[in-house]
Amino acid sequence: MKMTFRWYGDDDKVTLDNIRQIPGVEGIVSAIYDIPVGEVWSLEKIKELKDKIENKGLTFEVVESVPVHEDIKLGLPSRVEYIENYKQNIRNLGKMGIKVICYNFMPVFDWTRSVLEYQLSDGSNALAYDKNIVDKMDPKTGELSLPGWDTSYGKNGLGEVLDKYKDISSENLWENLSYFLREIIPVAEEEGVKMAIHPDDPPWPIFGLPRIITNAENLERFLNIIDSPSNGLTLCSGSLGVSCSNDLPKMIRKFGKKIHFAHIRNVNNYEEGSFTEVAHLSKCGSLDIVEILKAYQEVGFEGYIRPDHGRMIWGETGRPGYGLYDRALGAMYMLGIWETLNKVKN
Ligand code: DNO
Repeated sequence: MKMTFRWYGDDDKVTLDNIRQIPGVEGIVSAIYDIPVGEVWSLEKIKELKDKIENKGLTFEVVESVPVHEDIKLGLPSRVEYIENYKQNIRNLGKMGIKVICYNFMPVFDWTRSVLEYQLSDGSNALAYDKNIVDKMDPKTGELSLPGWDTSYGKNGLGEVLDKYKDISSENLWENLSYFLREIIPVAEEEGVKMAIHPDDPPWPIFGLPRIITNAENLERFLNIIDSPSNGLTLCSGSLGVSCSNDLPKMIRKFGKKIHFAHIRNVNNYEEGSFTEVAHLSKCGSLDIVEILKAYQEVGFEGYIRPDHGRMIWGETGRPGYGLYDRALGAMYMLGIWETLNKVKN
């Protein structure tokens, strides 16, 4: 496996100099953040980012994410143009040495939480999701806006986008996803790029919007749409792991080589539907991280992996989930487990 670390570009408080000092981190996961969703990322822009990263001795082979325009998810006629742009992005990224592109197909909202600074018992804070709070929220009021969301539709546009989803069932979403895959996967194949869909976070419908990348059955359905080495998964332990019926080690063994990118984090699940994020260490949460990594080792995982969200510890403040310290601890923990598993195996 290749250990990577997410970096949000020059605006990120965490610097490439910080990241290169975390032992074992080889590569950066990043994206172009200042081009509106649906438009083409130029070769120049990608090259500029790549050079910046490589000048620090790190690799840039994974993009997270190339966002999918809502018109594609909605299956509107205008999707034709947005899909052409998406294909061009795949071509441009492929030419610049990108091997894996992470994306998701969640309507309107990316990862969702009710609290960004939930105080844990050790004084650190982390992202949390209280089902009772989220169920009562009305996203149209604008009371909730999370850093992972694309809000390019503007505050007034949100109602409009949500209205367009009124008639979109989960089956419609599957159809629109299939259409999208049939268009883009052949291009990814030509470029030698692996597309890796990210599961829905949390993996259940929110605000009345369908969510379909949620469990083993649906991941299998997704992979069966097109059987291609370029059609695969980002397996995110924290996203899928908040649903107690999702058995992560089993999924890893099942999907094996179709997993191109692994996101690892731990969560503490309360009653089904509410959770807090916690440190990566198994005993801090509901997921057994050693078992998860053991499953990756068993399937001969050679893809990219990254610590996912971390807590804010040691007084750090910054982008929720994406501070330096706790993610660095997570990376070291995983590398320690991996090294041990390899030694024991040999
Ligand atoms: C959360 C992330 C997600 C992820 C996208 C992938 O921190 O894991 O925002 O990047 O859903 O498209």
